Amino acid sequence: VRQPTAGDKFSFGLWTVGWTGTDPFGGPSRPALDPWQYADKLAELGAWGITFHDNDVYAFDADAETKRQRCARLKEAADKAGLVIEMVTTNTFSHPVFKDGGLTSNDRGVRRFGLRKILQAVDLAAEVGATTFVMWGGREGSEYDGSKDLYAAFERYKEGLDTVAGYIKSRGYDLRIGLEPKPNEPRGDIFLPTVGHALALIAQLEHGDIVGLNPETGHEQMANLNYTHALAQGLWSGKLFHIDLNGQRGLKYDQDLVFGHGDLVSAFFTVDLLENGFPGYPDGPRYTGPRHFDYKPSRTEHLDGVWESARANMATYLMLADKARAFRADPRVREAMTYSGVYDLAEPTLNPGESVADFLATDDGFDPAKAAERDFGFVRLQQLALEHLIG
Ligand code: 3MF
Ligand code: MG
Ligand code: MG
Ligand code: MG
Repeated sequence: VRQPTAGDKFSFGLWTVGWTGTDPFGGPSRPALDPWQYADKLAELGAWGITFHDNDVYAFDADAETKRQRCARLKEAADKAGLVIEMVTTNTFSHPVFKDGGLTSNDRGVRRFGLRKILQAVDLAAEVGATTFVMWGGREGSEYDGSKDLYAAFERYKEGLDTVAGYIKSRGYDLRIGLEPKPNEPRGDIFLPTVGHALALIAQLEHGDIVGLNPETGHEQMANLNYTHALAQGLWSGKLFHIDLNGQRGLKYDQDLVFGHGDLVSAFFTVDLLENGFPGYPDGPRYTGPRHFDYKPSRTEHLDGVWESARANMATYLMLADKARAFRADPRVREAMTYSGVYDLAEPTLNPGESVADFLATDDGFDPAKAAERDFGFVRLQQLALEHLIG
């Protein structure tokens, strides 16, 4: 596999390689480095960018001067290493004050504190030149349905998002918000569990024009949903602002495996969509944003394994991109897609200018019994994909 370059736009959260292995059942299995040390190492491995939560850089209770110094030191290291800080986000989930959420806590004092913390992270994002501000509402949710006035929860979520988006506009920042859906963990049920739920909430916002999505592979798969379909709907809606790539094996806790180490066939089609777009729309919407990894180096690995796993994300993506390009260029695949009618779906069902009255009055001479005998050839097409993937 070739070495990744800036043109590949690979980026990593500092909390990914920075995860020390602490889980609900045990403490750290490896040491913590300073944020700028992760940045240097990621640059060396070929990453183009980094992302972080406010508290990946400075402690929750840091004073203003410490915050300033640590952010400046990270920015300096990133600049020196040629790394872009493409996204910044807020940690409104670790400190126990957020145990019932940041924007939707039943406690109004907590909500005011949480909203302020988010707005301060927006300022930080603009200062370091980030263009995406992710909002993952990890603690926005519940364990018990009776514990929340759910109508009020959606009202407060909307109020919070509109306040943040309105603030971004009022300051003239070149920033867009990416909502990150997740069905559960750490809450029993998290609000905005899927991409579809997030899109529906965005449609209700006053400042929804700068609010889009940051879908994560494993999060959709934890809800037994299709990640590639989620990305596709995001693209179709003009709302795919950012992505979190990783791996998940079925319905269990959020595994955050290396990209491709979960459902490999799904990862192939994810990359195929990201790199090649929609088959019937050569000039249609394309994802041009960062290829951002939100994974966790498994707890069994020490520091060598951390770098190995970071490399693996990029190498896997590049291998899949090569294979996806070869798949689309293969004349047998084009022929199979034609046979399957893949390109035909782009043709509108009604004729140009055809009124519903004309349509109803028209006899196409269509024979349902005959049409039902059609063989779509989807299995052959899928096997050709497999041939490219593992052949
Ligand atoms: C949790 C996540 C988060 C978000 C992050 C914002 C800690 O499952 O995926 O990672 O991605 O908070 O980007
Ligand atoms: Mg996650
Ligand atoms: Mg995850
Ligand atoms: Mg994520």
